[in-house]
Amino acid sequence: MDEKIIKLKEELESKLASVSDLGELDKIRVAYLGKKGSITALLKGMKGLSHEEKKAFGADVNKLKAYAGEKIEECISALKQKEIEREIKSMPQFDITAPADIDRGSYHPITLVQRQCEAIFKSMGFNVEDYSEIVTDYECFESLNIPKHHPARDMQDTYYLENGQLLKSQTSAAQNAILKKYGKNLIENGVPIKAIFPGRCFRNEATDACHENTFFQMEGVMVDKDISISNLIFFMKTMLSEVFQKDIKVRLRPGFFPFVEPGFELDISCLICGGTGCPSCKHSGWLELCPCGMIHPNVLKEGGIDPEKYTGFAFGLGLTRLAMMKYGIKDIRDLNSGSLKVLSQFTDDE
Ligand code: FA5
Repeated sequence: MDEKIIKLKEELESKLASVSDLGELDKIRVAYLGKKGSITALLKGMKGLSHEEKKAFGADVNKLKAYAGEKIEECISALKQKEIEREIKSMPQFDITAPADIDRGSYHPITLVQRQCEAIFKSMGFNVEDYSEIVTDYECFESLNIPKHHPARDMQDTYYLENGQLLKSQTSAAQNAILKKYGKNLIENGVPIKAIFPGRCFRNEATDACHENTFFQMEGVMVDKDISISNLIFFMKTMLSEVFQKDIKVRLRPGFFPFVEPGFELDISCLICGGTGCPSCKHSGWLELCPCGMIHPNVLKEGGIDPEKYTGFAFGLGLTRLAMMKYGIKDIRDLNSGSLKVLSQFTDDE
């Protein structure tokens, strides 16, 4: 190999060995491989050589050119890598395996009981449905056998929008839609309607230890041939014993709701005071928890179901009150307080 080529190669290698930044490296690249660079100059200087010499010399210069290009690329990668490492070192160091130094969130007690109830009813073959918080007068009242100006409307004042819609005062507002949604499968295929639909309800009423203007209910319906009050009582008993995991005192008394006949109030003995009376149970020892009853024939008819052939039950569980009883929360207002001190005490105990 020509002396000049060997010398240029050694010179380039020593420069690349000591280069420390990308700017300097680019200058070296231009100095060797640029239009006026030393390797390009070698090729240009071949004019005076014989054909044979040109062939051998030219091949060696091209080898050097390829070698120089390769070495410069390697150097670029190495310098870029060093740059990244330098940047990483200059950044604050974190130990990603160290325990987080933050307060962990917790589920709201109502979410906990809601999930538990959903799991219980799902295991008994019920579908879980979600429904809008803004509904029409038809959904909330008329489809439920409560025509306009019916005195039963006085029991549930709510908040009205300018367009005539309202914030639902009861999860029963979804009953008509659920009957229509599942009714076809019942009539055509004999599949019973079994659905629960938890949701937030609103009422324009004064608050106290057991009343809020915003609270949660969970509605349930079952419709099939020959559904009776015994079925209703079985599902209510199963749900309560699963939720509380202990014997609790329950009473069933007649209750009036225009959308059920007969209708019942299902109360539980207050678990805050043990039934002796306290503000949480309005000093009665009992807490109204889950009104229920056999769906009124007019409501079935309005949902497209023949009341001569089918019967069903419905219930409206007070989820917020259930959370109070399950977790021993004396004042319902704590649940909407947003106070982490109160709410973070509850954990999923499943
Ligand atoms: C109803 O809302 C009926 N829709 C329930 C129903 C469904 C009856 C299906 C028959 C068949 P009531 O207004 O009683 O009923 O409310 C039901 C439950 O919601 C009450 O027992 C109570 O646990 C809870 N609840 C009602 N109002 C409030 C309130 N202001 N604050 C907290 N919980 C309430």
